[in-house]
Amino acid sequence: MIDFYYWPTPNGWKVAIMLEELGAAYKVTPLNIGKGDQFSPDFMAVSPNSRMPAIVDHGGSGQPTTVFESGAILFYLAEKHGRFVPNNPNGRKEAMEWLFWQTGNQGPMAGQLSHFINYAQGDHVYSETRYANEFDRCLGVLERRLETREFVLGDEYSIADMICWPWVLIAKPLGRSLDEFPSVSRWRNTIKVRSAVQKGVALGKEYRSGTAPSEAERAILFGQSVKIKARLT
Ligand SMILES: N[C@@H](CCC(=O)N[C@@H](CS)C(=O)NCC(=O)O)C(=O)O
Repeated sequence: MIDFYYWPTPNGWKVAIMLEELGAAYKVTPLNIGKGDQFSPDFMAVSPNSRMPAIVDHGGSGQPTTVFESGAILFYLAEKHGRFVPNNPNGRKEAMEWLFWQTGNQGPMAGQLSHFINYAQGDHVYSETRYANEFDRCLGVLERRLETREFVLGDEYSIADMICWPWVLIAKPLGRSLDEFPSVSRWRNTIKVRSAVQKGVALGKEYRSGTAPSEAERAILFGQSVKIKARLT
């Protein structure tokens, strides 16, 4: 059994999709990031960066295995099950490249774009433009890759697709269009119809309030600094 620390966001969906694709036995622990669950000592023992997704795998023979960071979780699960990752050295190297690319480029840029579009108060034209351009730049990187391949690694759907897809799913609500990225658009639609993907994206929809974050939630989500630790003592 896998404990899955989760909140329904694009970063959470990556792992929800993988668990559904594998048909793995898992139990969701909702991690309400607006209420500050990410700073509980129990969760930080699993995820020292105070971010979800994270998992604890009780399925091994020894101690439970903790894994944080979506790319590490996807790779851990792919290795364990021998699925959704190539079994040759060059294919594995390419899988790593795209996992690192997503968590170092597309993810942070999309996250900042979302912050300025959805949450920042006041006008932030420079920041919105900067992150919109970076979001589009990342779409361009994917477009060039997908022009000659069905999926990110080639013919086979893999963890490289699962990690890159969720932020592309929500390009439109982030104010970005896929019109200039026909291969990305084709790939987005191919993956969207997979039943495991639909289940992953639907997971925990009911946890979302649908309303804007309260002042208390804003302070927790957007007022973090090194002093956040003080909350724990
Ligand atoms: N690089 C991390 C990013 C994870 C991340 O940013 N998670 C967000 C939710 S989408 C979070 O836990 N936020 C809590 C907070 O900002 O305090 C990954 O890919 O796992």
